[in-house]
Amino acid sequence: MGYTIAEKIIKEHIVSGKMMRGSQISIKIDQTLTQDATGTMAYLQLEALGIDQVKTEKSVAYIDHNTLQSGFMNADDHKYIGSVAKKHGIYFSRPGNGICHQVHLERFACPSKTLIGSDSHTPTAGGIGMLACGAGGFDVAVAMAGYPYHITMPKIVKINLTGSLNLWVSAKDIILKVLQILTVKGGVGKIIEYGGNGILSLSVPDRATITNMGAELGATTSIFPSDEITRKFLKAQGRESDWTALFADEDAVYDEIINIDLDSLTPMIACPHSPDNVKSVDEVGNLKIDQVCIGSCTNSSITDMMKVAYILKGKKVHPNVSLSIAPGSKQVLTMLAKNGLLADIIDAGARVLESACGPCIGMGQSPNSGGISLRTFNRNFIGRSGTKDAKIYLVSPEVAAYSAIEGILSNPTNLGEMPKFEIPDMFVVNDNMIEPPAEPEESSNVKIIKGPNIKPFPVANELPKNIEAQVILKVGDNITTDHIMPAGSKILPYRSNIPYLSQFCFEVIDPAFAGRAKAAGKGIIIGGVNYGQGSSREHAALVPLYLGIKAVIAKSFARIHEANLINTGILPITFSNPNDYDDIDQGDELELFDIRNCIENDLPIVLINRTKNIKIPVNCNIKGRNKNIILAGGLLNHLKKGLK
Ligand code: MIC
Ligand code: SF4
Repeated sequence: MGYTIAEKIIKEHIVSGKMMRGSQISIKIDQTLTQDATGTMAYLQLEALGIDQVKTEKSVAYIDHNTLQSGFMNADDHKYIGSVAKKHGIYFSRPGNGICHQVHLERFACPSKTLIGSDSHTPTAGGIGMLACGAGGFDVAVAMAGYPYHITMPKIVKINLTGSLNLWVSAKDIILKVLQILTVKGGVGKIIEYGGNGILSLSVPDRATITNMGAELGATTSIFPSDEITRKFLKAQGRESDWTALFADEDAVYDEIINIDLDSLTPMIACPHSPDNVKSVDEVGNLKIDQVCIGSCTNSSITDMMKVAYILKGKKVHPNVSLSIAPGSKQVLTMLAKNGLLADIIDAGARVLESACGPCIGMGQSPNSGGISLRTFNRNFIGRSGTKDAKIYLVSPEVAAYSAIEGILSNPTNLGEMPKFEIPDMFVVNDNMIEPPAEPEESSNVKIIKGPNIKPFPVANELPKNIEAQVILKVGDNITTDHIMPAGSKILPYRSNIPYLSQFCFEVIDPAFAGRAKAAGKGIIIGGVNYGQGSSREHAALVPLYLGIKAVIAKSFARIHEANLINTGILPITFSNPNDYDDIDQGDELELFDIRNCIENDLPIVLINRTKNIKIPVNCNIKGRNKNIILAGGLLNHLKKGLK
């Protein structure tokens, strides 16, 4: 029996466990990445682990999220991360160098290797044939310290792409189609592999757009083969020696195969407020728009920008529209400047932003009240843009640029002829904004710079015998980490200050939550399906821990968030029968009786609803190493016990 692409990489990296669907495995991690909004916490955790030099082949710390400096906090975090990086053997990508996933793809990602990053869109590197997973910052710190990464061996789904895309239809439309088919929970517990002759017309940045938004499917990761197209891309980046061929075997076995005929695709659009609320652009029709934002780790490559510049050239941004463009990296921006396309973009009236996440994470460019914003990004969760009543639609760069000129949602296939937008033969390579670490023998001279906003993170106690607490909040399905711990320019600067952050927990859903949790001293959250989908931010676990949350009882969990809850020391529990969710209300007093013993000895767990006087069977799906972590009260306590 042959192997799939992901299985081939896992086979080469497996440290413990058997490569069987559903079993616990650990894999060696070759590379890590962090960004600044999760990085400060990850490096505080790395410091707590007491390691001198990182043990990975390459670790890179990026500054790309918290780049709006309205106060000392973000700048202090940049200095802290820069100093930790220098001291501990980590490359430091300075602010202005670009979005972590775009830069990593250009300069570091390698086919056949493994990467984990403290950002959910780390699977972007799957576009080059790398096994790349998003993870909580603590898991990334632990990987930097040389420990393997633990996951449940996922199922493997093949998406078979056939045919070729019509003019002005692009990679974003493919992944939006996949989201329409699979939904935001359709990828949970799965790796998505792409194949078929349709991939032959997709460049590495196109492929990376697709693997990037695999995060929105909830997938463990997404991956393409490494072929001649990959080799050409790496050669153009001056890194041909990083290329290795990587293909699935003919007789590889998949759990599911989905066929998509590229010829049949038309431009697609994800409507508010979920990336899987997908329709065709024609179906949505003449939508009057207020804002267009082009960029983000999904669509900010040189070819994306070439298409945008072509559409904007000689035109003017519609008077009712504000158009912002953030090229994804210094490399992309430099090339646009050198080949003159930047002038076409500026001349049309676009507002050019620095190469960073920017509006995608609410760092500026919040839309007007009730505004309609078309964005080439990957997430359109309510409130994420910074304007709660704004409506965010996700589209391709082609749809975005054309609509910016027309002032209404417009189908770019009406543009007619299209030139071929090819990857350049040679990219402009200048890594002068990537600071190498100090030589190991000089690292002891590097001083860590820690500003006053950087506070210690909370640590849980051992799992108690019983958990008795009140339901502080009951929420529905598909709750995102943006609901749990919102981002945006006002809150993000406090990512390293959990006490301050805590007042905003669940603010979008229930502004009284934090006060209620604090007053109760301890509490339980009840969730629906796919609780904690979206980002990798472990703040969505650390902050509830700080507010006294002991357990989350849900119908099901998103992978990264469940791992973050366990690492933090909050117990994730699922209903044995999802209908029992209806038997619990906010304010009910619950008891997880003898819970420590039940988890330690794999005994059935009963949840007692004291208010309603009923017993509800629940499950704890925590196995293997995770069991010891939750019993110890989180990953730090676990590691301190000398366990691995
Ligand atoms: C996001 O797109 O939601 C983020 C901001 O990049 C997050 C990380 C974070 O919250 O810092 C992610 O995707 O993991
Ligand atoms: Fe940055 Fe947005 Fe990508 Fe997250 S999704 S890494 S905020 S560009």
